[in-house]
Amino acid sequence: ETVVVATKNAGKVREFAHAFGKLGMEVVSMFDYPDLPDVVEDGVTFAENARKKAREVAEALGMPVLADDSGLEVAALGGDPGVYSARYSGEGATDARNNEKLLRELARVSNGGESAERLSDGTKLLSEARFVCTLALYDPATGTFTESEGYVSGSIMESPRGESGFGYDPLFWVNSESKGMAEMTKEEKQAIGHRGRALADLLQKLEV
Ligand code: ITT
Repeated sequence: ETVVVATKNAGKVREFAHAFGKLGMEVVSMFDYPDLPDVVEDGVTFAENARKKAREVAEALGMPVLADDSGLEVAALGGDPGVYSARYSGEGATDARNNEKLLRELARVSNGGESAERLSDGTKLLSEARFVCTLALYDPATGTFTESEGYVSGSIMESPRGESGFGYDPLFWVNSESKGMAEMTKEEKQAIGHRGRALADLLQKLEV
C-alpha cells in the first residue's frame, strides 16, 4: 500500500517513510510528482495550511493525500516563528539560516541570559519552546478530512547538538528525555516527537 504525502520537505519524507514502513506501507511525496504546482501556504494556522496542502494535491491526483504542517513556537518570541517556521529567514531560507535567525532573535530579547538555565556541560537554555505538527488527510471521493495534531515541549539551546533530524532539531533540547532532538534516532524521535504523536493520533482516528 502507498501513502501520498503532500510534502517537499526531505526531513518529513524520511520520518514518514520510517513510520509507515513499519506498517508495511510505502510513502511517495511531491518529489515523485515534480510537475504538480506548489501549494501556496497562506493560512494563519497550521491546520489551515495542512488542509489546503492535502486538498489541493488530492484533487489534482484524484486520490487521498496526507499533508503535514508543522513548526516551532518559542515562548520568549511570543510564539514565533510558528506558521512561518519554514520561511523564518526570508527568501531562500534554509534550515541553517533559520537556526541562525532564531539565535539572533533570541539574543535580541535576552538580557544577557545570565539567569538562563544551563545543561550540565554549561550550555545555556535560551527559552522554552514547543514543536507543533498538524496532519490532514483528505479523501476527494468523500470530500472529507481526517485531522490530528501533536506537540513536544523543550527548550532552545544556545548552540547546536547532534546530527540527526532536520530543521530546528539541532537547537531543540527535549527536557523529558534529557537529550537534544538531533541526538535521537528516528525511532526515538517518532516515539516522543510532535510528528510521531500526531501520526499515532491520526492512525487511531482512522482505526488503522
Ligand atoms: P512542506 O510544506 O512541503 O511539507 P515545509 O518545510 O514548507 O514543507 P512547513 O511549512 O510545515 O513545511 O514548515 C515546517 C518548518 O518547521 C520546517 O521547514 C522546519 O524548519 C520546521 N519543522 C517542522 N517539523 C520539524 C521537526 O520535526 N524538526 C525540526 N524542525 C521542524
